[in-house]
Amino acid sequence: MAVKAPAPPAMKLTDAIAVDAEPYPFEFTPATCALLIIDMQRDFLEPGGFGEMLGNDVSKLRSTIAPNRKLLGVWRTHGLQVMHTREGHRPDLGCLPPAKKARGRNRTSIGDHGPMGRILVRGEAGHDIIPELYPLFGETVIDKPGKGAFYATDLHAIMQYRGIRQLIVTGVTTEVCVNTTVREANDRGYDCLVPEDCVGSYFPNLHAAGLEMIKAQGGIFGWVTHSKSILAALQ
Ligand code: C5J
Repeated sequence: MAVKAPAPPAMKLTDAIAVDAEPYPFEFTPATCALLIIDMQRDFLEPGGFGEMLGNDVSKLRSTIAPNRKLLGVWRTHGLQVMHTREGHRPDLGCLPPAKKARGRNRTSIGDHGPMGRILVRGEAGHDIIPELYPLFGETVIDKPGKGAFYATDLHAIMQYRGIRQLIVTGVTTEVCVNTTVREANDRGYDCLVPEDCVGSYFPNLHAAGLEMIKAQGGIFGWVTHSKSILAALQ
């Protein structure tokens, strides 16, 4: 009679685990590491929003959805902390710097009406997170007026109160909001790991450069990996 192998011991969330990464393995403690998903909003990933208004082909970002969904699903299964961000502005546009409104000299700009409501305005359809990655009740959603998730938000305070010391940062776009957030986090003393397949850009060369800048010089801003390495470490 075949003897069933004993089940492996369940992962202890307070034990550090290592993920294969560049420039060297990323060690993290699941209980104090949050998954931070940046700006996976309809305004960036669907036609008719802010991304398209800037002249971008929004379909270029959609390859990030499946790996984010997989990682998010596993992260949730382990009961780990999840946070989402949304870039956007108050309906009265009080938090929109005039320079940001004017940038690009486009015919339509932030706050104007588009097919998904007012562009990059909180509460509008385009500002919402795509259905595939929709936050669950209890997951933190940070509304940010800028590119970095720490600027003019309570993200740092929330991380302090919850004892979060490390971040897995995913989302869009690699060289803009992901990079800015990783740099802000780094300056505040947090370690960031970026899975390259879970971040995306309208521009492949800037995506590559964005990742390169994070991991260069011994990980000057953080670490880069592939989501399959994180999933393997979470087995
Ligand atoms: C941009 C972002 N690209 N979420 N925002 O304007 O990266």
